Amino acid sequence: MPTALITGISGQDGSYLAEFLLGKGYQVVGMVRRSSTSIYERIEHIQDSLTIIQGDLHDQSSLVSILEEHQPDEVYNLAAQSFVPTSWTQAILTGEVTALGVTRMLEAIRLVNPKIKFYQASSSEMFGKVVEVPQRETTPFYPRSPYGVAKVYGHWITVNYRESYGIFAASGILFNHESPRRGLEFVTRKIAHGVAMIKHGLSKELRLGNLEARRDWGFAGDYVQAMWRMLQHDHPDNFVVGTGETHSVREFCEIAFGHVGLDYNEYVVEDPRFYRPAEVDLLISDPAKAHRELGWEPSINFRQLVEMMVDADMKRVEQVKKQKQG
Ligand code: NAP
Ligand code: F7E
Repeated sequence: MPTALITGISGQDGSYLAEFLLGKGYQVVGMVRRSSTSIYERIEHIQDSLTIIQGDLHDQSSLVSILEEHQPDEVYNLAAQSFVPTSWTQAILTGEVTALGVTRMLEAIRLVNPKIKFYQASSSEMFGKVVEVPQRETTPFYPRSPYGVAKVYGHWITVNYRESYGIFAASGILFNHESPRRGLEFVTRKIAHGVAMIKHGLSKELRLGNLEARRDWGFAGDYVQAMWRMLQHDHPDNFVVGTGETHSVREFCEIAFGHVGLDYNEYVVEDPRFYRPAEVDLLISDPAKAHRELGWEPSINFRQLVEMMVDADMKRVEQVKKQKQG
């Protein structure tokens, strides 16, 4: 039975990847950072099947100890400060975790067992102010936030440890992927939850930032399968993973509100407070290499994704409303 270590197991992707690897017969070890509370809402349904251990990407010796004790065959490095706006207000922390944290894990692998396969969660935010449309593995990077800059570092240190030490280190350049488990501050979940609050009469409006930004949005459950495929490939490499389609925040609103019979124009307020110091206007992937070499394809299209997220939040908000009433 192979063993996988997932950093960031309490996050959106960590929860889907853990489910997927358990289904493949893996022993799954999940690293969480120490906190005064231990509510892991995204993984509580599988918690009994996981080994949860404490560690932090800030702390090199915790990573070494975890690798020595659990001897994983594969490490999926999903932990990061992943919210782009926070990367301007906490730029140094973002660099420490999202950039240097990758080196700390790679160093731990080099010291403990360089045969461990490593997956790095790289991001389409690295393309930023895009210099090529669509974006593929060879497109030059032009990051537009401290988060994007940190991810560029994480990507290149992964490539460098592959080339310097022969470590099986893969970099997945994943475009935006969403789900009902997405954090509430990200725009897709903010919209889905906002729609449910308005439809249930608990809110009157939804304040958003730039409605014209365009993203290549897919379903997180599909994307974690691409991560695993990268580590089963015959050599370590870089792969772009996305749907090859782009849609605006406005289109997301239109479908999400329309799904429950509402017109977004009556509820959405564009609020400059949510604008970013530097915006990424357009992202669209060319996932041909992942299709060709990994046999990976998305199973959920844009409309299905939006409707899945709205349906899930409609149920959640209804339950909360019922609990409050009775
Ligand atoms: P997420 O939901 O924000 O999860 C991030 C995880 O990192 C959480 O488990 C968090 O723990 C953990 N973490 C944060 N700081 C840490 C630290 N110092 N030490 C250890 N763990 C720490 O992110 P996600 O959407 O699942 O994304 C997973 C990874 O893919 C991230 O690296 C993200 O940057 C990258 N990525 C995401 C997307 C996307 O569209 N979702 C696209 C491309 C790349 P807590 O639960 O304690 O906060
Ligand atoms: O913003 C616009 C905003 O915060 C998407 C992370 O997982 O994907 C994610 O980063 C777009 C931006 O995601 C609001 O300006 C408008 O153009 O949902 P987001 P993101 O910044 O693309 C990448 C691939 C990652 O790697 C990251 O970790 O939506 N937008 N109005 C808004 N965004 C937010 N958050 N809130 C708004 O009110």
